[in-house]
Amino acid sequence: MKSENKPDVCVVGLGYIGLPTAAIIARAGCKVLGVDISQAVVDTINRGEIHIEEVDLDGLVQGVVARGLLSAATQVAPADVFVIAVPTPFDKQHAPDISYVLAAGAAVAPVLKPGDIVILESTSPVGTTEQLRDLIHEARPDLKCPGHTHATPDISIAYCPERVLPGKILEELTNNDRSIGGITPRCARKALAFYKRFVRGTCVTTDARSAEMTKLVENAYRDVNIAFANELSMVADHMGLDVWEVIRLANRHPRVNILTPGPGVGGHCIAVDPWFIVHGAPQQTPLIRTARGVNDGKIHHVIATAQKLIAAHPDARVACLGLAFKANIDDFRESPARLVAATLARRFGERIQVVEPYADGLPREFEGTGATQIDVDTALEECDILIVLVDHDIFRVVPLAERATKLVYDTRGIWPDQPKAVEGEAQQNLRLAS
Ligand code: SAJ
Repeated sequence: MKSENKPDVCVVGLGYIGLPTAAIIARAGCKVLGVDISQAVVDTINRGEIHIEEVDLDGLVQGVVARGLLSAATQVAPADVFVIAVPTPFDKQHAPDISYVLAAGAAVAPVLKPGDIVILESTSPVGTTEQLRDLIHEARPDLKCPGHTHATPDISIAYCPERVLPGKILEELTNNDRSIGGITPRCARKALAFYKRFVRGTCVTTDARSAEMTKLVENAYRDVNIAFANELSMVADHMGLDVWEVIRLANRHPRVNILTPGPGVGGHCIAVDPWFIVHGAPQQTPLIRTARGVNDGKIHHVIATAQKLIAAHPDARVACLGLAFKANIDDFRESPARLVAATLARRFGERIQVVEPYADGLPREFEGTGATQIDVDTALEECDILIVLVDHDIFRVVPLAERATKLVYDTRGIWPDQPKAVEGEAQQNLRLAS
């Protein structure tokens, strides 16, 4: 430990979670080494710059690098606390791949010393922290590992998932409550003392397996509830009802809170994490599995509906509003809006225009389709059909007068005042589609 009793920290993985986490720990006064396999990422951070987009992260990283509190390298070095924040993707069968977590553990093991704390933050299937512990135990038989000794262990190992919203990461890393799951209660206590240095939210201790499951459950809960809203929207299209009106009225019930339908579920958490539960308990998860199917199916429903609308108006120019996976962010990963717009562009070519104020150009899959990027003013002046795919504020505030004569397919429900005559016509087309 350093003189002020602040631990030196090594954060493995400098992505959307690892880099903001490293910066916040550094801001709390700890000396932090960020480790990433990418030399380009390491060089960028050592220049005080960042390689990802996140509100206020650039200024924070610049400051802590300038003060000598954060530096980056491609190799792990000795520290007092190790935080692992590497990706846990899944394969085509939806089986979780924890190889990056185990590789990070293998890199950390040789530099561990008695008193060190190892914390896994990556979203992980239940049992991963124990696997990490077993790997460290095998690599370092000289260290007494928690759960492998009756004596006081030399090191502590815990699981602590992040639960932050892209676009609000710095705020939520600091203020959200945290679940801290120790391999043993002592491990949880040690990890808790570390998080108390930079987390203002309540930190609740538990065991590692419960903490792993908690993270998966949070996102599966949201997926299932969004699936209910999306299923309702398809029922409403089929019956010629306005789903937004139905949800608005149903939500007046004191114990009903239906979420918002959309073109499907995007991002890298809610559409992924439920599969980790399904994979761990395939017989026990018909609801979670079905919800995934409903939300993925909604994307194809939107594509089919939009295609029928566009095909029915061969002279109309079409604007797809939005590519991001949700409102007011520039994150296009796993975005249903992007998939819908690209599919329409492949079929209808230059009739399709895309408005995305958060993108400097269209993604690769639009190349050669003939589709072009335009701004919202041009779309409102030149396009006859508007397909709302993302509820960016810049679209939400378009006044009725500027869209009253358009044919609108609003997958996000941002324009409840769209006039009945036009809505009726669009609705008719939508009905034809279902
Ligand atoms: N969506 C809807 N209807 C809704 C709400 C969301 O269609 O009513 C869609 C969004 O448009 C988007 C997707 O769902 O495509 C997910 O968006 P989100 O804002 O609900 O969640 P994420 O993926 O940005 O972040 C989630 C958060 N988890 C929960 O809210 C339970 C966040 O707290 C987690 O940290 C993050 O996943 C993660 O890392 O797991």
